Amino acid sequence: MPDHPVPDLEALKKEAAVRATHLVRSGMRVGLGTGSTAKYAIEELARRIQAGELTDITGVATSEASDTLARSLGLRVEVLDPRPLDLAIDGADEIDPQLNLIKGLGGALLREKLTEIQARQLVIIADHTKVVERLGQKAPLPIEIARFGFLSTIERLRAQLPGGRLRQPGAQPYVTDNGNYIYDAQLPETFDPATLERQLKGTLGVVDTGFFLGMATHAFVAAPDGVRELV
Ligand code: ABF
Repeated sequence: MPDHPVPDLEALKKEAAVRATHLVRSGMRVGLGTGSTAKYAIEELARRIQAGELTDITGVATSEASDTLARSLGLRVEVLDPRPLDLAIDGADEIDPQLNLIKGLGGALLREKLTEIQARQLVIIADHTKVVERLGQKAPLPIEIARFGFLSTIERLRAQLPGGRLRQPGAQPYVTDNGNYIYDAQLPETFDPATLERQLKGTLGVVDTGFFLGMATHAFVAAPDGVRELV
């Protein structure tokens, strides 16, 4: 038996989220991420606003789910416009040592990328299981594709990345908030993420990919022995 109880993953995710909210200052416009870790950040922001620790915060949500959650907790939420965001806080599926990311297992990759590209700081929050030496080690690469002609798009993708499958949790394919489908691609053992990203973005029918390269400015990664800040 360990001397101290080992915190469960939910407790770790919450710890990372709480740390990230310490970067938020009154008056900021904040990108609100999606997923179970980002949910803790939205809840903590709402708690701090409620407690009077933060004032005049505007959120910009990266999914319908986060929009609904944030509004239900009393946050002011605005749609994305061309103004920069001071900060965005979001989860990830994989984080490499250079803070390159795979995102999109939560299905919100396009709105996340559209929002987070405008953030002066993108702060990633995660538990330690998300840290990898190289992208693709654990997670597939989610690729958002247009519904129209999706079988043809999948053929084009399979020619570049054999394996992978249309995301289909039940009888019907998963539909994103933008009305698109997601193809979860298996990544090869070795590849250059920037080259592959360019190639995939140039594939007809591809809307965007879950590669977030050179976007994150910090990550708070929670492990049983504490929260590490990666920059
Ligand atoms: C979003 O939610 C993502 O881009 C990623 O796919 C997912 C991570 O979710 P969780 O925090 O639930 O593991 O941030």
